[in-house]
Amino acid sequence: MNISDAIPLKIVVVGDSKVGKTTLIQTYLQEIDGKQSASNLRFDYKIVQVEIDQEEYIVAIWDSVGQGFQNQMSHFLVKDADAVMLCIDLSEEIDVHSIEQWMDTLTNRSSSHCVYVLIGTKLDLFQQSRTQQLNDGFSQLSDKYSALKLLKPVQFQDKESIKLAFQKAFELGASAKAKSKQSSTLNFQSFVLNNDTNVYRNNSTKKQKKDQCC
Ligand SMILES: Nc1nc2c(ncn2[C@@H]2O[C@H](COP(=O)(O)OP(=O)(O)O)[C@@H](O)[C@H]2O)c(=O)[nH]1
Ligand SMILES: [Mg+2]
Repeated sequence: MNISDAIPLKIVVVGDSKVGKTTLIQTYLQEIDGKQSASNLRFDYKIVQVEIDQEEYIVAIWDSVGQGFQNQMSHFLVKDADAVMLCIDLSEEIDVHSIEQWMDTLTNRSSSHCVYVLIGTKLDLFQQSRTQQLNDGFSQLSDKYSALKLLKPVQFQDKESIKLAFQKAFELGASAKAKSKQSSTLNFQSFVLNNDTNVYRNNSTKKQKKDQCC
């Protein structure tokens, strides 16, 4: 693929500290490129090449650090994001109010076309007795935020689910971006050309499993 023909896409992963953001991204990157070991991954963002609906995309996946919805880095990062993945820790009680604070903060700071995906992490530590609480919470949030999509929860050992979650976020972001007239302000192409080793190749992001997400 000629990189100069690829469409840039920006995905930002946010959520409370220790919710599993970095693990989520690292697991995805390992899944699409087995040669990359987790210990080498020190990054704020990584670039992947993906194909969505027969179009090539250069996707920048940004990891955020800092405490909670008030952290400045998340605010800065989401400004020109096409999709934001908001992670919540399923090993803990679901705090709908905290998610609302995240959403209110994010929607105030991001571009109008940005989509938000809520993804539960640490599914392996989820207590089934909280299922009703989780469903009620998610239903309340979907009613309130039309731009919020719910993804299937994941846990770090289920790499396929994590890959599908990222694919879904990419597809939603790409679709939202295509619908908007707005173009990304970041020049990913020059980054890619100067940092070839940071480019991950994902050949398997076609739509074959699209229906399994959300
Ligand atoms: N049991 C379990 N632990 C997880 C999972 N995902 C992340 N963790 C652990 O949660 C801790 C925080 O993860 P990290 O990715 O650093 O969180 P971040 O601060 O949001 O980037 C680490 O000890 C991870 O190993 C998961 O799916 N299941
Ligand atoms: Mg982290």
